[in-house]
Amino acid sequence: MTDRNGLLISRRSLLAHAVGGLAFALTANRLRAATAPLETEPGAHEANSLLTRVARPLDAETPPQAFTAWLTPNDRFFVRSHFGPPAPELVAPAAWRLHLAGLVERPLSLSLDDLRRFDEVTITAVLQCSGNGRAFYRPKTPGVQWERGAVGNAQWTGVRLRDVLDRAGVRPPARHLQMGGADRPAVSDTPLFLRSIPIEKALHPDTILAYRMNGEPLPLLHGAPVRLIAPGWMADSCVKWLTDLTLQAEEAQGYYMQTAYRYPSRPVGPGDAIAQQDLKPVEAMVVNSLIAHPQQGATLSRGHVMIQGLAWTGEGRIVTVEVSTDEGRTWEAAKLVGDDVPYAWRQWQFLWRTGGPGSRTILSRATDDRGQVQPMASPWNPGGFLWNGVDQVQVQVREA
Ligand SMILES: Nc1nc2c(c(=O)[nH]1)N[C@H]1C(S)=C(S)[C@@H](COP(=O)(O)O)O[C@H]1N2
Ligand SMILES: [Mo]
Repeated sequence: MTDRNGLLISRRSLLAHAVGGLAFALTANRLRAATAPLETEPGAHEANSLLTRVARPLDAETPPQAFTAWLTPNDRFFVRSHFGPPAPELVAPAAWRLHLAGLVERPLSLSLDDLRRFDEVTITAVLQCSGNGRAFYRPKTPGVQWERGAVGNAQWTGVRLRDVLDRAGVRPPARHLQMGGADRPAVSDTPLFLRSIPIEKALHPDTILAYRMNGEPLPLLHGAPVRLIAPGWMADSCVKWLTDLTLQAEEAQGYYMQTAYRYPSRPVGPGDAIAQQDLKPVEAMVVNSLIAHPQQGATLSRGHVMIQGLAWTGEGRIVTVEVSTDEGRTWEAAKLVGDDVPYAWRQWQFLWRTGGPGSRTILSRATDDRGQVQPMASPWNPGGFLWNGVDQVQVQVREA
């Protein structure tokens, strides 16, 4: 599924029309290539499956045609894990326990029934891999070559992490919550997937321990029986198959917190040495959008076409989405439609008069309430994280 058609937009048109003055984002080798498969009948194939990027352990993304829905169905929701799910018996609801220890007054060991006795809350939130869009960075960066589908929007039901932490009693000098899951690497000297979030995010009333996804028990691939959902933050903080919470003064040690999922706090180029103190953990999502219809490679009859898509951001709200059908020379406001729910994505529509036959590029660009605007291409970084360049699809308009 990596049929490449080369660059959709020439370097010249990008240099001429890009906004924001991000000089480092405009070099030709960082432009996004067209990577989605060509299909004249969008949705005709792979309608019910995920697009596999890595087979074992499974890393698979949502096919673009699934993004016409506000909620991403569980069986079409992207899957990512470093080691694959734990053996089902390790996370069977009857056997599972959540241990809470470290800087607390009262260490806890909770069964799933114990957990369900806290107040139940449901939050609709986007979950996105920090590597979503990594395939569009030039030069390429190592890691799963995600295109546009390592993101989804689901209803997460569970209990507030804060309520559980309050029951245990957080003691000073706790500053971070370390999280561990039941999944284990195949080779025992590989580090565990240990992550931490700052105490402020752990105590935020919207951060939840989720046991349902879109109304169903959390599927095994998505972290059964319980995972963390830190709404507005990238998915690498949302630990699956959660078994251990530890309050501590420092960030989690080890590869997955101290080396992986870090992002430079100032612009860097390929090959630059970056000091450890200039690498910050990836936390909130950045403003982003996606064109869900028409699909890349679609053939359309000339006339009116309703362009549809999604836009999302981290802890803020989407305020505008604009569409360009002239390679970024001019932009017009799309209409935001559907529910405006914190942490969820916003649907948008734009009625396009196609004009005469030929090849066309549709671009979408979102802006959030903190003034973040999608760049034409995101600043290169060694992990290939936080891609949020304007989305684009190329279509053919035919006479009738
Ligand atoms: N225990 C555990 N949790 C994990 C991971 C993992 O490897 N192990 N991967 C993280 C990453 S990098 C992502 S993108 C999300 C993916 O969640 P999903 O498979 O439900 O889409 O899970 C996160 N939680
Ligand atoms: Mo991820």
